[in-house]
Formats: sequence, C-alpha cells, structure tokens
Amino acid sequence: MPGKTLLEKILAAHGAGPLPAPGEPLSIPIDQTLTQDATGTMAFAQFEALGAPRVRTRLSVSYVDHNTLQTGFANADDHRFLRTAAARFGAVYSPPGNGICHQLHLERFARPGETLLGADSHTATAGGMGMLAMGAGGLDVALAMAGERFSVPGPRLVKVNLSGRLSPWVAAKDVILELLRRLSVKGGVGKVFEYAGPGVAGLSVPERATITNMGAELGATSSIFPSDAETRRFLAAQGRAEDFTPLEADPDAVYDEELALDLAEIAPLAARPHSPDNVVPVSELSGLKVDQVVIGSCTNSSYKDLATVAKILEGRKVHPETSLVVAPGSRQVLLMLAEKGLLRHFIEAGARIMECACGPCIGTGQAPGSAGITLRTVNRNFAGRSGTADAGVFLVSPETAAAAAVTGVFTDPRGLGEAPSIPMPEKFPRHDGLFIFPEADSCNVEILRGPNIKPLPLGRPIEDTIEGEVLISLSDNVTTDDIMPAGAHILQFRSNVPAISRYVFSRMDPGFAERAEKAGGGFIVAGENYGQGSSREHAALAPLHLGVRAVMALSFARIHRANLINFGILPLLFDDPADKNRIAAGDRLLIPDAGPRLLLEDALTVVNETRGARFSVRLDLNDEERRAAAAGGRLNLYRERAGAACAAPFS
Ligand code: MIC
Ligand code: SF4
Repeated sequence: MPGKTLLEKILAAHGAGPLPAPGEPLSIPIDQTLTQDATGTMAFAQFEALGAPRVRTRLSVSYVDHNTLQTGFANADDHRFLRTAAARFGAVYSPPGNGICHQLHLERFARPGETLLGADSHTATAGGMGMLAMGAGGLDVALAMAGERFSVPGPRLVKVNLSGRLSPWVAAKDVILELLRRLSVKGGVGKVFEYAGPGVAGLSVPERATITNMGAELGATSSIFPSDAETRRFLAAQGRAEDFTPLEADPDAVYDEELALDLAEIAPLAARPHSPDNVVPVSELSGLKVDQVVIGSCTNSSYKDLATVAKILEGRKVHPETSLVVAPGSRQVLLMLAEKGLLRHFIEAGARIMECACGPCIGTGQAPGSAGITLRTVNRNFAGRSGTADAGVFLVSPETAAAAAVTGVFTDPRGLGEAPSIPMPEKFPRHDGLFIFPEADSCNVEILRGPNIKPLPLGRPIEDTIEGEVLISLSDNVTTDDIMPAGAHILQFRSNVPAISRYVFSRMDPGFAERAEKAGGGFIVAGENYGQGSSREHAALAPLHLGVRAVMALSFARIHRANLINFGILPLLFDDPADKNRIAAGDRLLIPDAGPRLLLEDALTVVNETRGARFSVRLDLNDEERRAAAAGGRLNLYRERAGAACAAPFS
C-alpha cells in the first residue's frame, strides 16, 4: 500500500476514503461552513427552506464583508436578515467591519485536518492551514449546514514541490502568479494541489494562504499545505494552540502529477489585464504610469502584507498622480498596525484607508478613472470588475503595489533598497467579542427581512421537449463576472433575483435580459471553462429566472457547473467541438424527449431547426446530479425526498 497524500489523510480521518477515479463522485463530510453576505442571504434562505431547525456542522460562520457600502436600505436589511438567521439557526455571525471572511476564518476558526465548505470560491484560503477547504454554491453550503455531505468530482492530485527561499522583495503572490503563468486559469480544473518540499517551512501561514487563495484562479478544487511547526506557531500566536494537529503527506504518497518550483528563482510578477494567467515579470512593465494602487482583499490583507507596505511607505509620500487605497483584512490587522505604530506610515504617506472588507476587489467603490491603470493585490482582474469598463487591472504583490504607489509608475521593488523584514508576531490581539455567538436556545428568534428580500426561486422539472433560441454564443473562459456582474449597484440585489436578473451579461450584451424574456428563455452556447471565477449562484439563478434551460459548452468550471445543476439548468457538453461553430445566436434549437432520456442516457440529440441540422451533446452527470437536474434542482430533490414535509417560507 503506498502512503497517503494530505487529501487522502483528511478524507480517511473523516471516513470518506478511498479516492474515487477522477470525475467519479467523492462525498465528503463537512465540519465547518462559511458564508458571506453576497451569497449568504440565498444560502440561509435555502437552509430555511430545507426545514432543518439548526445547523448540524461543528461550526458555521456567517460573515458580512462584501456589501458593506450602504447607499440605501437594501444591504443593511440583508445584514439584519443574516444576523437574525444566524442567531435562529445556530451560526456565528461576523458583522460588517470585522473583516474579510477568509482572513478572519484563518485567524479565528480554521483548523488543520478539518473540512470547510464555503459559499465563496476563495474558501480554499484556509488550505494554508492544512484544511480541506472548498468553495461551492450557496445551496451546497446550505445542505452542508443541514448535515449533508458535499459531493465533488473526484480530483486528480498534483504535488507542487517547493524548494529554496523567496528572495528579498519577492512574495507569496509571485509564487501563485508563477503557477498561473505556467498552468493557466484552466490548469487546475478538476485537481487538488498539495504543496510539499523543503520550501514550505520558509513560508508563514498567511503566505501559504495567499497561495491557496489563488488556487481558485487556477480553477482548482482545493489547495492544501501541510500543518507543521509554522502552523503551530501561528495558531499559538492566535491564542489557539489547542487547535493544532500536525499533518504531512507520506513520503511515498502517489500523485497524478508533480511539478517543481524553486522559490529562489521567482522574480516579482504581474498579471496583465484581463486574466490572472496573463503573467509577465514586473521588470517588463517598468515605467508604465499607474493611476491607482489598491492593497487588500482576501489574497493580500494580512498583518505581514500591510506591515510590509507600511515599512515601504515610511518616510515616503504617495505619488501625487496616484491614488493609494488600503483595505485591511480584519480588525486584528488594523489594530496591530495601530499598536505597532505602522498605521501612521499609511496616514502620513497619504493612503486612503478603507473599512476592513472586500471593498474595491468586488467593485464596491474606488473604481478607477476612465482607461485608468490600477495595480491591485487582489486575485481577479476580469474586465469591468473594478467598476470601470475600460480600466486595466494588474495583479501584483503588496511589495510591487507599494513601490508603484510611491513612484507613480510600475517599478520593480528590488530597486528600492533593502527589503523590509517583518517577523511573524508572537501574539496577535484576539477580539472574539466582535463575533456574535449563537445561544443554545434559539427557537424563538425572529428572522427579520426587508422589502428587497424576495422569495427564493425554484427550478422547474425538465420538460419532455426543451426548445428555444440560442440567446448568446460565447468564447472560452467566460467568467461568472461576465454572466452576473457585481459592483455596488448590482450587488444590492443579491437577495432579489427578479431585480438582479436584469443585469445578466449586461457588460457584454446589454440587451440580453430583454431578449431572453422576449424569446421565452432558451440556450447559452459557450467555449471552454464556462463559468470560471466565483461561486455566485446568481450566475445560475438569474439566467434561470430569464428562462434559460441549458448551457451548451466545451467545458465548465467546477462550481458553476454544480450551480447550474443545483437549479435545474442542464450543463451540456458538445460531443464534437466543431458543432459549437455550426450554431449561432438566434438559431432555434429543440431537444426532443429530453425529460424522459435525462434519467437514462448520457447522449442527447439537438435539432437545429434554423439550419436543418442535428448534433449530439453529452450530459456527463452522475446519478445524483441526473436526479437533481431532472427534478429542477437539488432543492426540489431534497424536498421531494423529505416528502415536502419541511417548511418552505421562501418558495
Ligand atoms: C468574488 O471574489 O468574485 C466573490 C464576490 O467573492 C465571489 C462570491 C460572490 O460572487 O458573492 C466568489 O469568489 O465566490
Ligand atoms: Fe472578497 Fe475579493 Fe476575496 Fe471575493 S476575492 S472574497 S470579493 S476580497
């Protein structure tokens, strides 16, 4: 018997091994869940519809960090709903201002060896602490809160052997940018990345978390670091020494793929607009004028990140033609900067200090000027996500961002002299009082809603014959930001699917919603990796509201594919990739006998009535997915199984 990988050890400890063949369902018991407000209102509404009286996980935390800009009542009402729902159902509530879910989870709750499912694609951040942490749609998280296992296609395992140490001015962000350069945004789809080798010991837990965070940009199912002496130190400094358990892959563990990365060879890197894998050395961009610098997000807002920036700013001023925006990841980070006298460097240099929240990362404020060049320590640079359609967003490390903030142009930080050295603190200030922990007896807690919180939409069972128009035909790597854009003016409708559906594809094709409604719904046609990016199930729910019944693509991103199935939209794969180019927007398609065949067969025939042609598509669904798709989604399936006995106040 060969030894076990980190993933296999975690699964075995949960009675969930052995690993199935790649693509076959892997069903995992979930210890912890996290939700954030932009996905959480739906997740809690779904949890309520499932009828479970209280969460059955060991820990569920409901964070508010995305929609903290309260330009009207909607977001504040969502916060109140989430606070009361957490109290009612036994979840911990983290109010707005506390910080970004992934940063806070790492500080307060992540535990080596446990499993975490989060309604946010960057949940794998906690893999930096030796957890099996995965992003999912809100319904999957609601089901996990109700005690159901999470099912994911069995992954291929990739071992990343790290050697050497990072050179001065080179950061963990550069490590993951290097992997994105090599592997692309599709390179991790269907895979779990495990980090190993002598280079691991030299990386602190927050640095590891930067790397696992952006595993999401590789499309990976999860990314995991071992739990070692460094993990123990971090947990002890957080006052959580008792949460430590060591975790290490066996030396003879078997992987599907291996790759080697010498940390000493990595140079400062930047991902150019508009994709995280469009990576070049910073030195190639030297001198390019920079209008804005944003430092923060769940990728790079730890104490070490911000203390490094503070040290770079010390005694310097932000360039007069550049705006520097800083959003600390948590109150703990902000407090430490204050206590260590580092906050003053931000203030004196002229930084604009924001709330501890996602903020500019998700386009809630601080949109750059027209055609602006903005350097951000965030993880995504999709076109338009910053709030400015023609802005150019570059993804960089905090070091590279700070260098540009003071010079006003792209600058290789290695030219700035001696690099700041920030030791990991021996003790972090702990403020558990800022979370609201649930009472044991919560039956009488009233859940408060506002007028913008609308009933939860349910999918409808697949009809015998599916027919409709091709509403849009797209190329490769379409993101969930393309499908369902974010930004403050749209995010406020996350609890109101009819209202948010007006914005489906609004950046790419402003007439889409109207056309879809006029056509009475129809099909979306797409290329490879459709739905890459976030976990937002609104990218399925809103098209569902507009009548979309199926997406035909060359391949799908994991979370979005699951979200489509969860709400009864069929994710269909072209049998012959060339067929994609034989259909065009406006064609009328018909899938005869779809309903009856869905449960039995893998192949469906599509008739293109406009062109008098036929082609075949594959479903590639496992049994559970097949039943969910036929029933119009997993919520319907669950309710059918529960004999529709559960209360469903939202449907
Ligand atoms: C993102 O970074 O795109 C988000 C906003 O955090 C999303 C979740 C959402 O859309 O609410 C994610 O990454 O899953
Ligand atoms: Fe928030 Fe940005 Fe992280 Fe998403 S990627 S959780 S919006 S900070």
